[in-house]
Amino acid sequence: GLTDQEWQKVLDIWGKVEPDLPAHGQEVIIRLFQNHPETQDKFDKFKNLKSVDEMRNSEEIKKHGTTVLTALGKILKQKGNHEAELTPLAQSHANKHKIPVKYLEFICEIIVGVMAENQAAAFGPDSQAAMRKALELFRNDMASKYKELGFQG
Ligand code: HNN
Repeated sequence: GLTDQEWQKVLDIWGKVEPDLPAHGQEVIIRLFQNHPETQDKFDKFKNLKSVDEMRNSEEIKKHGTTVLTALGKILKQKGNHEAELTPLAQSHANKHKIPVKYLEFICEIIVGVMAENQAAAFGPDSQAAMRKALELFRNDMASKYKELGFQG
């Protein structure tokens, strides 16, 4: 788990991201699709978007990015006691969307990268390390739930 100090760092930096959640979310989804095109295939609603320009102009992408980061923010704020938030998410992402753990790793890495660019001053090495730990905890707990559900994510 994380120490109180580490959670403090995670929630401090998240507080800086939150006022600008749609912009961060949009960038995260676009980079995910660019760097790992197989992730885009999981979305029927985004199959028509071919170029980065089309993605930038898509309100749907911005909306989905906001949805993803809002869900992640709720989880982070539980400081590890995220069972109630994680269970329905693991169920839908395992059974319905079939999202491998690998894709969760992809997006977590991209989230850290986008935060490092947009929040350079506030997101120092200690904060980055704390955020990575929090995201790793999220992924590990998702992976455990996947296993319980019999999904070989
Ligand atoms: O659980 C649900 O299905 C509700 C919608 C939702 C939420 C709250 C989704 C979601 C959908 C359904 C979209 C819709 O119906 O508009 C789909 C197809 N996700 C996906 C697919 C892939 C995906 Mn995710 N999600 N999500 C959330 C919330 C959070 C969330 N999702 C994630 C990843 C990495 C991928 C693979 C490309 C993802 C993450 C990391 C998070 C943050 C906790």
